[in-house]
Amino acid sequence: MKIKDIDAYQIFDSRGQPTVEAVVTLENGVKGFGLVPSGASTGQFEAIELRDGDPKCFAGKSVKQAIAHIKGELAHLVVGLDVSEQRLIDKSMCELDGTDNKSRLGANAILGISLAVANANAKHLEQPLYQTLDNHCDNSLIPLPEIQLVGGGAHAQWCTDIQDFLLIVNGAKSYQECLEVTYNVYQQGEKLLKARGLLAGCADEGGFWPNFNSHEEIFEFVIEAIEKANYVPGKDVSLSLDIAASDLYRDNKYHLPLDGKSYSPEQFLQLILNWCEKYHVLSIEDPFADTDEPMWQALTEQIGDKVQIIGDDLFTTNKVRIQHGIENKLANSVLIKLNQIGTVSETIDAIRLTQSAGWLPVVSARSGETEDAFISHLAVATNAGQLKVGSFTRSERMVKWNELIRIQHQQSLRAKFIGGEIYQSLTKG
Ligand code: 2PG
Ligand code: MG
Repeated sequence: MKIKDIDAYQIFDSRGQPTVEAVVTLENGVKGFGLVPSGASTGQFEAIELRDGDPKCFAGKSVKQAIAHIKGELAHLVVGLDVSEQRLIDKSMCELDGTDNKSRLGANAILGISLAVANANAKHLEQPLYQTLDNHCDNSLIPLPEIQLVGGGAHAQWCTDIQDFLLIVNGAKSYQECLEVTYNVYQQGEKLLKARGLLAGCADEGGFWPNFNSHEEIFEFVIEAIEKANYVPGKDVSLSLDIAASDLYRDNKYHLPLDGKSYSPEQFLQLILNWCEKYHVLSIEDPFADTDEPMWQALTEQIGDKVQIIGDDLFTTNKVRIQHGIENKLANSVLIKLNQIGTVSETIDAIRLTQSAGWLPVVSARSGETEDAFISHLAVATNAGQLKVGSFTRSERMVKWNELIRIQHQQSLRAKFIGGEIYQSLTKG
């Protein structure tokens, strides 16, 4: 079915910042929408999100130019093409942009259309999105969630230097059990923080914004919350960290102001190894800056057979960067974010490349999200195996977790939940 019309307008993300919504209308009247998320701790190698920069308009954050590109050059290119041709459409938009990082037309403009095309195609076929996104896959895997308990870094005014303390319910036998365990740990965590007067607010992704005096205290708190909920750390529930270390790295040192300490890269590696050992850390994202490749290599060599080491800012969902990482054994896992690369097809290619190396993809939300659940479908469609969405509160997060419940319900017996077994592939890799 051919695309008849393309429209776009400015909406607002979960931080109340302007973002893009694109609408693709087919000749039969079917419509698909593309809602574009936005990061705060963005990597320097990400595709470029166009913001207008006019201080009088939404403090420079409006997206009028991106919208004009959608309604102008991009619509001119895409109207008349068949909606089933996602790859062709994505490739043509990249060629029309003509830059390596989509900086001319804007990754937010290109992704808006790309998402809207995928949604319109699924609607036209009258199939759920996860069944139409990647037809080389049996799409039957419900991903294991990584759920944020504590948010910090750029998402909570640096109340902690480590950006995320997350839970991985590695002992769960079902997706529902994961959510129940998470719920119980959250409840206990909230009680503990309130009783001690340590709850300062809610971080950007909905997790606790706490008032601790050191990272050790936060680790102890997370372990205590798990135990108070009657689970065994490491066996039932493990920790996952997003250190977002590019933000901590200056003058060849890693700075942790909360602890009043700075570390050489080698000392920081040692600190991370200690944390993993002491606090049941099963997964670490961005442990080092995106330029500090020797340290990535060293960490992967030392613990890559038992801990998931995820590159987010390091890889930015970019095939060329992921390939370089695979060849140089920089990590064993890749964070997958649609707007880091800017099209649905390139995102699926990044997942495929990750899987073909025996590495683990983790599909992820951004800190600025929308009420859209595209990434839940993407994770199922590609059998990615893991999904990271932020916390277990607030609708822009819960819509993604809830969508997986719906998908599992629709799929009934066909849907498999891989749980903690997913990490076994690390040791095989
Ligand atoms: C990350 C994401 C989500 P942001 O660093 O992984 O937690 O944050 O979208 O701000 O880059
Ligand atoms: Mg990250």
